[in-house]
Amino acid sequence: MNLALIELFIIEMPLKSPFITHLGTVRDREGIIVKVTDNDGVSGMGEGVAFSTPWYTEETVKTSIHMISDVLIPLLKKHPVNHPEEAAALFQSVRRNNMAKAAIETALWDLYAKKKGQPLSKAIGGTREVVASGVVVAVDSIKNALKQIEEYVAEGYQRIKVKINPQQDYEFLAEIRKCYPDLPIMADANSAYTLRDLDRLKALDELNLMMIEQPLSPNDIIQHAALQKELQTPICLDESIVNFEDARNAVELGSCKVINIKVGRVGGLTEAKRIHDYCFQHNIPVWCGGMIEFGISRAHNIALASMPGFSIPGDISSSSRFWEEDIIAPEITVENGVTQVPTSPGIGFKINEKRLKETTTATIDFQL
Ligand code: OSB
Ligand code: MG
Repeated sequence: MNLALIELFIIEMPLKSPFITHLGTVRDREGIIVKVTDNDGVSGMGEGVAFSTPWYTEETVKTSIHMISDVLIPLLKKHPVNHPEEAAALFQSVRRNNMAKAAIETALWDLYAKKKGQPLSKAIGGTREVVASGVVVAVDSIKNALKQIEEYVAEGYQRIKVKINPQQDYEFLAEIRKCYPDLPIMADANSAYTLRDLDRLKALDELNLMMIEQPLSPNDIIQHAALQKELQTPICLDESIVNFEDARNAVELGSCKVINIKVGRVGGLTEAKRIHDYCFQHNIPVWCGGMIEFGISRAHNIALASMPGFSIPGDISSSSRFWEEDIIAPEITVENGVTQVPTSPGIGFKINEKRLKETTTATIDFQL
């Protein structure tokens, strides 16, 4: 791909309102914006989605910077690649660190699509012109939950995902269900339960939820299969699925009926596509998960969610869900419950240079 330069922009932005889960509260989001430029001066953009602390996965912003700077870029220097899939294959020689890998790999996909003059969605096999929008409510009071849901429903979101845990589940969801009898609602537990909570989880079957996301621990693949046998509500796995093999094992074992695919969690678009293709063949619906991302990563999510197997609205919300002002232009918007899939080359969004500059706390350049 004749790479000449890779630039990292470490950025930080406050969320409009705190994002609360039983694992902790996110108030400020750090992120890593990656810009790859080739010898012709064409650039591609990616985003590292690790958090400042390892609450969701083991990676952090600092471990990602280390991996990108000291391992992944040196690999690319030593073994120049001709296609983003070659970079994904090259990165297989490094264990895990999927968010660091995805930050670079997704930037290479944007560059690749731009060089071909194709929208990224087309370059990866997307077929949809619009993707269905869903949004997440991550608060610790029913009052705030109902207030947010009212706003989001008015904005047209097609489904609402609610964070739950053993201190905030049946009554909380029942109250929401009472106010919105027909709203597509799902619950995300972020591993807040064990099989000892079987009765609590079974009680949720009454509430007509679309699914319950990641009730048990990431490694509880067998326990999830046992739980799914007891629940009517479909289980969706998030944290448990960090690569293709995890997805195949979960489907073969019956650990879930739905999979949430996150580009960063699985190491890039190449692996995300593999999981999508397998699930599509096996009639397992998938949806695109969110990571409280800035616009670059959201743009990659939109491209991914345009693939045919993404039949359920994902965490694909507008830029304004989390940010006063995003780092892309135009911002991502939701109209009539959908987001348009861009038709211009690559990710289809420009950088809001002013906003990128004012949120950047450090930059690192690498000549290739
Ligand atoms: O578990 O899906 C999750 C955000 C950060 C880390 C983990 C998760 C989430 C979300 C999605 O729930 C929020 C979003 O829309 O970006
Ligand atoms: Mg989740």
